[in-house]
This record gives sequence, C-alpha cells and structure tokens, in this order.
Amino acid sequence: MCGIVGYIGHREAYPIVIKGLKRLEYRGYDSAGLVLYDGADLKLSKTKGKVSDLEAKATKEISLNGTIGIGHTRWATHGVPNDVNSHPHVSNSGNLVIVHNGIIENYEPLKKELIKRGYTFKSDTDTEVLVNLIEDVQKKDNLKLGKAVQLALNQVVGAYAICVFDKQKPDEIVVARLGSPLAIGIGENEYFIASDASPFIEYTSNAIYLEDEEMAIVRLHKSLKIRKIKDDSLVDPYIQELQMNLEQIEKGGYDHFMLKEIYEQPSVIKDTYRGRLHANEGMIKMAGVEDNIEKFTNAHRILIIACGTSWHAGLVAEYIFEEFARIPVEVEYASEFRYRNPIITDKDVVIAISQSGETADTLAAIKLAKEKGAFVFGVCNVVGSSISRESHAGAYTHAGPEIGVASTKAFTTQITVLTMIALRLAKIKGTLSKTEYHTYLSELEMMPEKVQEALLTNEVTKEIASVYKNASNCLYLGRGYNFPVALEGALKLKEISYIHAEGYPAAEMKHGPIALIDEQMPVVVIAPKQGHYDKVVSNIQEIKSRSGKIIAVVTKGDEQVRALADHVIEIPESSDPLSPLLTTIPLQLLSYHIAVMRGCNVDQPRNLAKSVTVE
Ligand code: HGA
Repeated sequence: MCGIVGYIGHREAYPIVIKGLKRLEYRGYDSAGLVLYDGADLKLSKTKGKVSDLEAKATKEISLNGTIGIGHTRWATHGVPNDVNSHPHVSNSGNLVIVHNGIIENYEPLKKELIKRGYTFKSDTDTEVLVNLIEDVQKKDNLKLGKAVQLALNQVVGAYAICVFDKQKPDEIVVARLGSPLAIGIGENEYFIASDASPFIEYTSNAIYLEDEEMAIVRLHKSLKIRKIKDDSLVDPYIQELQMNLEQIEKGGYDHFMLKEIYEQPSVIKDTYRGRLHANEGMIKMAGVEDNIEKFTNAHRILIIACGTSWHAGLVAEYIFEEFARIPVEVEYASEFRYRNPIITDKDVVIAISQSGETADTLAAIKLAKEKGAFVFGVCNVVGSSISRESHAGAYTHAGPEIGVASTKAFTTQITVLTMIALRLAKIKGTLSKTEYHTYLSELEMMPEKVQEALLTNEVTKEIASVYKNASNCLYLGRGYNFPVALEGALKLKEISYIHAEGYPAAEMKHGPIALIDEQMPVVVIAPKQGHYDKVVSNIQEIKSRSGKIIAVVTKGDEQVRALADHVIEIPESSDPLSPLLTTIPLQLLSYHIAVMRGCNVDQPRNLAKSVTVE
C-alpha cells in the first residue's frame, strides 16, 4: 500500500516520477503528490485523487523541470485523503521533503515532543512527524542527512519505506526500509527508487532490493552504500537482474488489467508448472519442496497462513492436502493468528501464501511461526519479496505482475502450486493410488486448455451480469472444494462492484442465509457434476422453492440443473479436486462485467489497494 518513487540523475525527473506513480497506483490511489528540484527551488504539487489528477494539477501549478524528484501515491492510514495530508511532506524549515509508505506507530508522543520544541504541523499524518523528527535530529548536532535519518529511525516504532531529500544537499536522496518494500534501480550515473521495480524497468535491469532495517544514501557520482540502520554496519549490496518486462505491466489491448489477468490464466498456470510438473514421467520436481522433503513428510500438521484471496486458495489447499497427502491442515487468517497465542511446534510446516509477498500480517505471522520453531514455506508471486526472503524455502507462482487490485490469476496459480506440492507428498507417502496420482498429474497438465475453454463463458456471464447488475445482495453457494470458490466469488463481487455478497457452504444455507432468499435474491450455485452433485441439486431445489434466482455453474451438458436454474454457465468436465481452477473463472468474469456495467473502477476499487503492507 502506498507507492513511492524517486529519481536522481541526468534526465528530467518529472516524466519518470509521474509514469512511475501510474504504475504504482495499484498500491493506493486516494491522493498523490510529487516534488521536483531544479537546483534552486523545491517544486511541490499534491492533490486528493488519482495520479491523473496530480498530472493535471502539477502541469498547471509548477514548472516541471528538475533532475531530482520524488513522488507518492497514497492509501491513507493517518488523516483523511485530502490535499494537505498527501505526500510529499516538507519539514518546518522547508529544507527536507519526504515520501513514506508505512505507519509510524509512536507518532503521537513524537509529535507532542516536537510541538513542545516549537514545531508546527499542517497535516494529520504520521509522516509529517517523521520528517520533522529527522530535521530536529539533524539540527541538534548539525548532522548530515543520512546520519539524521538513521538516528531518527532508531526512535521510530512501526513500518516504513522512505525517500528523503534535503534541498541543501541536492546530490543525494536517502532511502530506508522496515516492513515496506523498496527497490533501487541502478543506471549509468543515475538512480531510480520505487516500491517495486515497475517504474524503472525501461531504464535499467539492475536493481537492489533493500532488506528490512537497511538504509542507503543514493548519491550522484558515487557508488551506492547500504548500511544497517541499527548499528551503522556496511552491507554488501546484492544487485539483481530484473525479470520483469514492459509488456507484462501494460494492458495489452484489454480494457482493464483485471480482464487481461483473467485471460492470462491459461498461460500463467502453464508458467507455474513449467519445469516442475512432468506428467509423462510421473514426476513433480520443486526445489524448495525436494530440499526440505523430510520437513513435509514428517509434519504433524500443515498450517496455512494468508489473507483475502490467498486465504481462499489456502482453503482449497486444505481439502487437497488432506485428500491427497493425508496430512492434517489448518487454515488461518494471518491477522488473527499473530495476535493470539497459537500453539506451534517444530513439527509444524507453515505455508504462507501472499501474491505480493509483502502482506504485513502474513509477514508478522511467519516471523512468529519461525520463532516457535516451525518450518516456513512461502508461496508468493513477487520474486524477491519480503515473505519469500523471510521463509525457509518456497515456491513462486510465476504469474507475472498482477496489477488489478482484485486478485484473479494469483488465486489460480497459488492453487496450482499447492496442488503440485500435495501431489508430490502423496507420491512419497503413497496416499494416492498410482492411477489416481498419474490421472491428477495429467489433468493438471491439461488445465490450461480447460481454463481456456472456461473463458468461453465470457458471453453468457455478460448476459447474466446485465440481468443482475442492480442487485443489492448476492449469495454464493458451493460444497467441498467449491466452498472456498463460493467465498472467492462473493469477495470478487463485493470488492469491485460494491454489491453485498456472501459465500456459504451450500448446506449451511439452512442455518441462516435461507431467510434472505426471495424473488429478488440472485444465488450463484457452484454445481459441477463431480463432488457432492446430488446434495447441491437438493440445495438448488430449496432455493427454487423460495423463488430465489438461480445462477448455476455446471459441467458441460448438465440437463438436471438446467431444468431448475434461471441461468446456467457451463464449464469443462474435471475431477472434483481440480474443479476450483475452472469454477472460479466464470465467477471472476461475472463480477468483472457487473462492475463494468455499474460504472465502477474495476482495477482500482474504492478503499482498497493491492499489497497490504499495513496491519
Ligand atoms: N501513514 C502514511 C502512509 C500510508 C501508507 O503507507 N499506506 O499504505 C499516511 O497515512 O499518509
């Protein structure tokens, strides 16, 4: 959440900063701002609203030249989204300027102390406190900016990725991180700073990802020095070659990133299993699993920790692990897990799932699990992310950048990774018959083709969307492997169309939600032929008896449900455990079309942001 960007070098900074902010807008979009420096003045422009609003305002308000610039796209934590609370924030002297992603938890006592010392504040943010704290520390002993930032950060409790600039020292930007990501792109006598590498991929493929508690002084004509914030020790910079390309972060002819990402699923599922799944040889090879195979096979329990859509993927995995590998599984919300006193032992394997690999609660939960001796395996999409580094081992989903805030391809690729792990363990433990094992391997290999076919439901989901676009509520029902898909379908609808939706295990309907059903209520029922088909058909009858509107996701050729439902969406046949990879596709499309028809901002739904780096 919150995107920060910075540039120092020989080019004009403005186009780099503004384009960078657009690419980081998935991280927050309630306000935006930037500052440029041209050797004489700080030129600041900030506004409530989107980066496009900032662009319009900055063009009118300031001259856009300067070879140093920093910018911010905000997801407010402290202070409402308005012009004043937008970043950058400037210190009282007018010399220091900062952009910040994170939360300064002890900002209140710090602010009180600074007020006593004569400082005044314009905004309600924690960030403005930090920039004045840095100034105060700097002034006291006439320190260089880097030292002042370091000492100030040592007084701070919370999380941050910051870029700080001092107009009295215009050849450097000071950056630091704790808990929020920060990448430094290294060019020829120029540096790029950003929350992820997307703002600078066309300029350089060399980047350093700062680790927690590290800071760097990014200085022109000087090599980069990275230090530990706590003890000032020097750290050897590790320069990575970036794998991202420009095409991956553009819309490629689609109206929205979400739609592009829905349509990418056949190819990214293939990317996820490429080199790992060898159906012909009956093998699954995943380095992170193989290197730690005994941890998995000796596990007394697997604990899956995640948030949001990743938590739903974890629920699907619970069913798959227990069925395939006969290992008990518990699925936990990271935010709950970390704040109770969970029982964890060194016999537990913790699987942490996060698209961004930066989810603050999941990160904190795995730190806790590690302290208690568990083996932690990360399933992330973003290479080099905090969770991937904090885990003992892991597997990337290789889904490519996911920019739409509503997660789609991350979900199906997470399920793909987790299914492969379960199959690998089943092979070793002998918990599936040979025939079952080989059949699942071949079926998983065929999934990209089947997902492609499931995408043909686009037209029918669009028609259904036009019927229900004005609904106020919607119920999603599924059983077994498709109960988590019902939860995910409801989440997708809620987050992008703002229609209230609930997912339930179909049989639970009778314990409450059935009271909601009337002729106005659309009920999406996931009813593929495999699994608990007959039971789901009975649930459909119960809805029909109460005049609910039935939208059923069925296996191609199903006549029984067609006779009962108001609408059917046909998907290809599959086994029960692998069906979530298919049943979820029309639900993604349904919520997408409803949101578009309601005029909602599909890629940037209100109040949300991707990569939840705050607790
Ligand atoms: N606390 C700062 C930054 C918010 C943030 O990083 N959100 O993810 C603010 O509220 O402006």
